[in-house]
Amino acid sequence: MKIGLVGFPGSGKTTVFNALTGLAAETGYGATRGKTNLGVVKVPDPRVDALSDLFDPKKKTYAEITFSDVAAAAGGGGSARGLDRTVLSAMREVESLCQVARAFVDPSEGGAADPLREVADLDAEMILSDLELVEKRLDRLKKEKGKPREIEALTQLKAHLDGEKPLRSLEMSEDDWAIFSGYRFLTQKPLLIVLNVDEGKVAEPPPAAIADHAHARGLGLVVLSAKVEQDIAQMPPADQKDFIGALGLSEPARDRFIRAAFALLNLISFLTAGPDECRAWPIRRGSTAHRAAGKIHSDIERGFIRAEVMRVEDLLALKTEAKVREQGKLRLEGKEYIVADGDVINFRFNV
Ligand SMILES: Nc1nc2c(ncn2[C@@H]2O[C@H](COP(=O)(O)OP(=O)(O)O)[C@@H](O)[C@H]2O)c(=O)[nH]1
Ligand SMILES: [Mg+2]
Repeated sequence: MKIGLVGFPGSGKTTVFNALTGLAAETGYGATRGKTNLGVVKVPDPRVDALSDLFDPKKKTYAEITFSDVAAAAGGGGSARGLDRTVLSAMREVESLCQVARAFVDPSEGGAADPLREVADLDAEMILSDLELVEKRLDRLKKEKGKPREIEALTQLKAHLDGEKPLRSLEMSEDDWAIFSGYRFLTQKPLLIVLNVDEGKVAEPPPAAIADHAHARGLGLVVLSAKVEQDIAQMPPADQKDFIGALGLSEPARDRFIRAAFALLNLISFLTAGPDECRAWPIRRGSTAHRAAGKIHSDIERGFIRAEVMRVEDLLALKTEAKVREQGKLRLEGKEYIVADGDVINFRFNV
């Protein structure tokens, strides 16, 4: 599960990266040019905490997401608009994208911010890049006079992109999309916008123009101040709460942001709980119990007998699995059961 931080130089990508990971990668123009920062982030999950309070396990494990912060290659020019090839190909590698847009005042960038323009510019660049890919492939296939089905589908993609719309919003059959599974189109990837605002504006709602754009394009939107979040991440935990309260927030934006990113990836978590480990396991929404078993170990998938499923609320309220069972709230499910977020699962399997 990998999310790429993208955006124009000086928008605050590396600062966001530091806030998320608690690392201290170098910020500022050109500081990290050509270098990619990679960091693993734990997804905050109060259910794992509550289960751990109950079981006092040896180990407590959260779901994880990897963030990458890709800087433009050397010689790309300080605050030049436009994405170079390194950045574009790095963007194709990740599953989801998160654009940081500058909404804070930065004197060295001429002061005023225009986040809507940054968002629209990147949107246009990604559409253009996908269009280039489609046209190249289309030309080749037409010359070779092969694969009429692919030509037809590509023509559909081209018309959509020519209309300046992201592929995310194109309705096409699963079978047709399957033709393009190797293409890694940028405008097909889920995209989360981070509006990086001034310190004093973290508790304000986003401007309507940005909210409307995000809604129309099917994007996620989170408002935060990367600088504030970076400061919080570096503070002793005891001081964090007062500081966050003084800003008018109830939790660090970091937690909100990570949860939004997790949801954007269409992930849910099932849980396992016991004296050895309490753990959240990320899995795609709609996955079967059989698939979930394979997440833990291929042996459990292979020897799958059944899944014993409880709701986390029930286990937390009744305290023990025996009580949950007694109250008839422990279900036995087969391979095809669709796992729900917050299911606590115990797999029975043959070795
Ligand atoms: N005032 C303010 N400055 C910020 C904020 N986020 C980033 N910056 C500053 O903007 C500059 C560029 O940030 P950086 O994270 O390096 O941007 P990148 O080029 O997108 O990686 C740095 O000097 C940061 O300290 C913010 O929320 N508020
Ligand atoms: Mg940077």
